Amino acid sequence: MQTNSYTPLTADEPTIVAQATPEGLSGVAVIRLSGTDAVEIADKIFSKPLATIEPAKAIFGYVHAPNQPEVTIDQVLLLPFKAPASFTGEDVVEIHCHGGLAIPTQVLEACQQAGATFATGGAFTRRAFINGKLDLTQAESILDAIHAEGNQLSQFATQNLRHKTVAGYLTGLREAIIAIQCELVAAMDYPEEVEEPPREALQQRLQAVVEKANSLCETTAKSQWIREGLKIAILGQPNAGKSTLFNALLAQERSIVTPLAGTTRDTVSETLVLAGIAVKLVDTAGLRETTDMVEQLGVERSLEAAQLADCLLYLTDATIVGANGLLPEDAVLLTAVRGNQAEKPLLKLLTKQDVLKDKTFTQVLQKTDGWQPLSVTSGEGLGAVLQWLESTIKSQLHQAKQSNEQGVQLCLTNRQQECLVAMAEHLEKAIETLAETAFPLDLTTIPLTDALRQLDDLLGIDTSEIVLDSVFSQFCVGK
Ligand SMILES: Nc1nc2c(ncn2[C@@H]2O[C@H](COP(=O)(O)OP(=O)(O)OP(=O)(O)O)[C@@H](O)[C@H]2O)c(=O)[nH]1
Ligand SMILES: [Mg+2]
Repeated sequence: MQTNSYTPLTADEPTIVAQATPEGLSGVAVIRLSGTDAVEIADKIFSKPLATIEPAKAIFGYVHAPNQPEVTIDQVLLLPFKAPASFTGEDVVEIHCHGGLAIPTQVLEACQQAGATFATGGAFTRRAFINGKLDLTQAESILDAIHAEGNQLSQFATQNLRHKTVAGYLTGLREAIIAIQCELVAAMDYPEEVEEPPREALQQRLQAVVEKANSLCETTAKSQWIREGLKIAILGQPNAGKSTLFNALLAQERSIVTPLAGTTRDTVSETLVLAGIAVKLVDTAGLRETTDMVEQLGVERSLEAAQLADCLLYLTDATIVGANGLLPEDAVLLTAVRGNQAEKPLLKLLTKQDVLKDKTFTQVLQKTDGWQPLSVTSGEGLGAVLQWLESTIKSQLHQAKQSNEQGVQLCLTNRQQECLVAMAEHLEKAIETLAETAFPLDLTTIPLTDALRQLDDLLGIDTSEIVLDSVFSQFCVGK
């Protein structure tokens, strides 16, 4: 079904070719041909005639240089698809050859010599969009699914790919605006037959659309971490064991660890996947008053990382906790770290438990209510830290899903959000215009047309080439 107002591509378009799998060592590589001449081109380089092939059925054979059957390049499986039942909506031939660098390059060259044009980034998905196989939000979901580091984002992307959740929801808003536009135009064009719709009712209906768009943007902002990764900052005074914990969670020696206080001077971040979510773990410089300019800048960055983080791990060295409990510095630092975000999840850890004798440690724990013991050296308490992180991530995800409009906001990209914000602004202008009773009703149609233009850009309905270029340029060659 055609989901946009583009005319499907014609036979004049060149047949394109690219490697669909990443370059490098691999057992198998897939070379994809798409376009009217896909089968004809494949026929020139394949050992068996392809005139009577059955779609979606793999054929075993050999690829050779064009019209030189004696120059064998590789043993392959060839998988043909007949338009429109293919990813791009055109005739497609996939050549599954051996991986590595040499063989795929030779197969690509053979395809080019036989008449194919090398594809640019995103060319296949762009053709799928133009031919109505995907709407623009589904094309962007493919990009999300490819780039997703955590399986949660890829699940939302795949959900949109399958059920068109984004387009379905936004088409409802579009229809609401079009209905109002139609009523206005009818009243203007046939003043004798059609009564002017009451302005107040129109304002209310437009306001309802604005509120839906705003709430979608708000919830998208709240769940932005699913796209960007949940940020977890590790904070505390110098020498508390922050970098040691950072390295242990990553299972690699990423940060430098020494017995000297003030070893980490800058923030260091790495990504890992926890509970299906991409997590950006940030190691920070130890927090303390200092006259050293470099260290001061590091401390500023630590506090900034605390502000930007979605949750915090605060560490204190159990071996220097005083007889009366925590050091006063920690209370001050904890307040600085939390800022005005008291609801931000925080885990307080007493580190180096292994250094203290059991009895002393129990005494320390008694005086430090709400702190969890940890020794990275012995491994004690590390499992509990991971458990806390996983349950915190799950509860954040649960909250995001609860404020979810049918899964829609969880999939919105920055581009889609910008279109939605611009649409809401135009609708607000329309509401203001309606409020001015001295203005004729037809003035309202101008901002309504602008609002619809934004939604069309979002959904890829009759979208400008500039918008399409900016979306598809993010894809790699072969996709
Ligand atoms: N015994 C023991 N030593 C630890 C533990 N965790 C860290 N250490 C030691 O404590 C010292 C400081 O550790 P770091 O991880 O560098 O501390 P940090 O908080 O990153 O320090 P700065 O980067 O200076 O702020 C190192 O000598 C670590 O080996 C632990 O669980 N037990
Ligand atoms: Mg450190």
